[in-house]
Amino acid sequence: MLRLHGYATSINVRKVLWLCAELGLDVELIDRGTATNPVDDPVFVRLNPFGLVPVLDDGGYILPESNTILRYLCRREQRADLLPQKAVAAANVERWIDWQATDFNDSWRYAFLALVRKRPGFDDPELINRSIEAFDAKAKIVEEQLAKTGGHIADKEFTLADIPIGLSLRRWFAMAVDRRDLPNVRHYYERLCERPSFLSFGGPDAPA
Ligand SMILES: N[C@@H](CCC(=O)N[C@@H](CS)C(=O)NCC(=O)O)C(=O)O
Repeated sequence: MLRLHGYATSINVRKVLWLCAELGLDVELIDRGTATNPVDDPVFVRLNPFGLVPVLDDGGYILPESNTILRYLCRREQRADLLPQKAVAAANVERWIDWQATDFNDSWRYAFLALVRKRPGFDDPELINRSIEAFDAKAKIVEEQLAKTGGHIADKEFTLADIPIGLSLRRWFAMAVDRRDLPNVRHYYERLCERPSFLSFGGPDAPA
């Protein structure tokens, strides 16, 4: 069985848990990144020098980096419907996966840590507002892309890219801020919530 080092409220861990559910793969969550089992434990750092979760253990093959794990599992399971093999079709999916990990995540980080996690030190009103504005601008890009595909983020049909983007949007909706209505984003999130696997890891009752 696959083993995943991490904790269930981490967005990057939930990416992998959601994909495993989509693929029908059993996965055991090994507690890491919590007060009991912190990531700076030397035993864990030997496993992953980056000192971050998630880390996948596939029968002794150790793999960190959530988005790399997503691609690995799709290829392992030969799910070209989620991650196509041909260069252009694959790139159309992967560009959204990479954009989420870099630009999209960067935009919401400060406001999310301040307003949802209430992390000490994240209390500068100007930085919170700037982060909300940046998140808003990025969500607008998602809104426009959804108008083009008429379905999901990379294509009309569900692909691997919907996993990171869907979980970021869970964060977007979890933030109790005055935001403009983006109907394509709203309908997209509702459509994702029709998937039982998403509901567990990114629905309104899931961790933000
Ligand atoms: N690029 C990494 C980022 C992983 C990351 O930032 N993980 C966070 C949890 S979401 C973490 O391990 N933080 C340290 C901690 O929780 O103690 C990935 O995508 O896997």
